[in-house]
Formats: sequence, C-alpha cells, structure tokens
Amino acid sequence: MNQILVAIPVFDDVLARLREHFEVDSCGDAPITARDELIHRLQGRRGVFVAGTPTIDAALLDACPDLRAVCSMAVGFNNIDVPACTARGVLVSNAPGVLTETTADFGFALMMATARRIAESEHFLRAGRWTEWRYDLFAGADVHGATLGVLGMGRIGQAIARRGALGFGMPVIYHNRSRLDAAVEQELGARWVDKATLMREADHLVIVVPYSPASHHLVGAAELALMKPTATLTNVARGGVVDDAALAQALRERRIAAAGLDVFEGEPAVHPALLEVPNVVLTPHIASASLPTRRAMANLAADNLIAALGGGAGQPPTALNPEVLPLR
Ligand code: 8YV
Repeated sequence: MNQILVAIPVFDDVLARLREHFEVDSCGDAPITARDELIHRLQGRRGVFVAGTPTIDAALLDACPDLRAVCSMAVGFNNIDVPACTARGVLVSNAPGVLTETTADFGFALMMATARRIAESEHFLRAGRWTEWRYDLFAGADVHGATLGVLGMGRIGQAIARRGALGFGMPVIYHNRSRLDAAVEQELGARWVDKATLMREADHLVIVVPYSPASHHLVGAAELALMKPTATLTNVARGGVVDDAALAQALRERRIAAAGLDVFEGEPAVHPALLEVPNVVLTPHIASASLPTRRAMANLAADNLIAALGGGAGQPPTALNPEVLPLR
C-alpha cells in the first residue's frame, strides 16, 4: 500500500475511505503548518491531502522526492506551484464545481449583510445600545434593483450574477479577461465592461477572481477611488486580490460605504486597520463552509488521490496536470 499524508483535519468518514486504499498518516485535529514538519512527514509518502494551505513549492518538492500526488479539497490552488509539480511528474488536483453554489450563496449573503449593515447593527444591539427607533437607524443601501458588479466571471461569479439578476432584479455588469458567450450573457442579463467602468458603475461589487501574480492588488487605492461613495465591495476570492490597507483607508474615510470580506492578505492574520473600522463585515474564510459541500470537496480530493495512487480505476477526475499520468 502507498503511504500518504493528510496534512489538514478532515471528516472521519473521508479518512476512513482513504485508509481503505492507503497507509495514512493523519495530522488529526491540528493542521501541519510548520514547513519543516511537513517536509519531515512527507518523507516516503507518495501523496498528500491539502486545501488552500499549506504551500507546496519547488523547494518542498525537491525535499520530498517520493511525492507523486498533491490533492487539494479547495478550488483555488495558488498555494501549489503546478508547473513545478508538472516538471517533477507530480500530479495536482483541485476541487472545482462542488462548491460553486454554496460559495455563491455565501458571497450573496455577505454582500447583503454588507449593504444592509447586519453585522454592525447586531453588535450595536448586543452592546445594549438600542434605546429607540429612528428613521435612519442603520439605514443602508438597497440590494434589489441595484447594479451588481462582478469581478471575475468564472463558475462562482456566474452563480452570483444569476442570483442577482433572477432573484433580485439587479442589472449585472462584469469584468473578466475573457467575455462570456453571448447566450450566457443573455441568460444572466450580464454586460461586459472594462475594469474602470465596473468600479465606477457598480453599486455592489463582488470579487470572485482567482489569485495569481496577475491579480495581486487588482483592487487598490486607484480602483477604490473610482467607486461610488454609496457602493459596497465584497471579496470572497482570495486575500491579495484587494489591497487591504487601501481598503481600510477608503472605509475609514467613507469613500465607499462598506465592505464584506471573507478572505485576507496573510490570513488568518487580518490587517489591524480593518478591525478598527465599523463598516466592514469580516468572516474567517467560510464561503464554501456548508457541511454537505465541505464533505463533497473532501471526497473529491480523496477520489483524486485514490485514482492517482490507490489502485482506483479511471483517471483522477479533476487533475490540473493530467499530462504527468501515468505516475512514475
Ligand atoms: C477553502 C477556498 O475552504 O476552495 C477554495 O479555493 O477558498 C475554500 O473553499 C479554502 O481554500 C481552504 O483552505
């Protein structure tokens, strides 16, 4: 039996499935975050089960010559150097599709919580500060009928656009490197615009673009300056796509109305300036966190590992570099 390392905590039933095919070294309840420990535990191991962490780069691969498959239960794979894996004959898989609708639900909910000031008003109530009704008490922005701007129109962006267009009567504008097919644009009622127009015209901007060096600080001070003072910004993509320091400043100066953030530069650390401003809803990277979806994500990563290394039939279902198959 091949040996694998499960480097993050995972459902017991998924672990049990893996044990049917592998000798499993599991981190238990404590994710392996220290790089030295990760390298040590990967010696002699052919596969590793990860998520959006830890980082798997060329130096780690060179230090772990037995590794042949890196299977992640996240859709985003900016923590894994895929070309370095391919060059060394290491298979990489991610977990697309299974989390699309759940993540879109959350993105839409976070946008609504941001527009309607739900977190801020809850803190006010819990603090015992609610003493009277006022016409302007936590008055925010409307969602229905407002212009939804989507930055990054992949699967999740489209699912968010669909919610806005069909459920809330929102005109949808989007910016993406490539335009959608005309038929999909029509179904979503979505119009492609350049990035500056997106920033200027969106009432509620939702960011769903994958992180790469090309999307680093895609939204910084210059972009924020284009936004309406009544607009909101929601990020369910990756930390680093937004310049968090510039965003905190824009929120403090009320140059935009509010933000909703599920992801942060350098998370789990959060930029201290963001913790100081009231007009931001902060959540700990949970957009895909419904139990059924997290289980589906974990099982998809397990399917990939089993197909790649566990004697399972067929190809790994969501390999990012199937050209390395068959594995050495
Ligand atoms: C994961 C995500 O929960 O799939 C992704 O890309 O961002 C989330 O669904 C996260 O990456 C876990 O590390």
